[in-house]
Amino acid sequence: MKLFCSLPSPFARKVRALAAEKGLPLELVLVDVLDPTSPVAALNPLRKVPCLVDEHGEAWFDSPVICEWLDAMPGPRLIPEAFEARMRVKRIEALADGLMDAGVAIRLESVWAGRTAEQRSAAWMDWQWLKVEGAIEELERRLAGRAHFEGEALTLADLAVACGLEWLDFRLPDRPWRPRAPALAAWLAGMARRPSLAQTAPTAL
Ligand SMILES: N[C@@H](CCC(=O)N[C@@H](CS)C(=O)NCC(=O)O)C(=O)O
Repeated sequence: MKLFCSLPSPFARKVRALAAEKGLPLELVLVDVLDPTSPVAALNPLRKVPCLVDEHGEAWFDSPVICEWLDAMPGPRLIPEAFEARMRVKRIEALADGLMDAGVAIRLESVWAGRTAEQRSAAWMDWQWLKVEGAIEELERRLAGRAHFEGEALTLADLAVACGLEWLDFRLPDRPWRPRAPALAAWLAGMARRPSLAQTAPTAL
């Protein structure tokens, strides 16, 4: 299985961490999604990573779909099978993905080569940051001092949140989130030591 991805992408990291937890090998194909000639364009009309290409050559996106696809393969389940537990995990994943979407919007607003310095909007970035802050406050409240977001064992919810928060540290270090979520910060310090996360820590292109 080939995963088209970039090393900084928090969405791709979520997929890579889930695969690592399950012991599934993934062949990484590193791409620059902002390059109009990227091979991803032929696989995913949205031109986004991650994109998984299976052994039959079929392309799968986006990251929640890829995670479900991989979780159905052998190895420990990271998404519970029981309906309500499953929905609870997916809701936390959606919160983490929304945090990443808003963070990536801030990042692109500040670096995308298609905009001039005058066209970049600080107001737009602040609007996106409100979403990040809202997600962080909700995650702090939902974790409530526990070791895992849902149930007693590691799930995709934990991996998704860890990938989102560490991406904020990596790409938006001038927008600190820890003062608003001390319990989440302490939880992340422990979670980030898991091999699946330590091995996939974000690096530049
Ligand atoms: N909903 C998508 C979001 C993926 C996404 O936004 N990926 C970014 C990289 S972190 C991307 O490919 N951006 C390229 C673009 O927006 O043109 C998922 O969960 O996979």
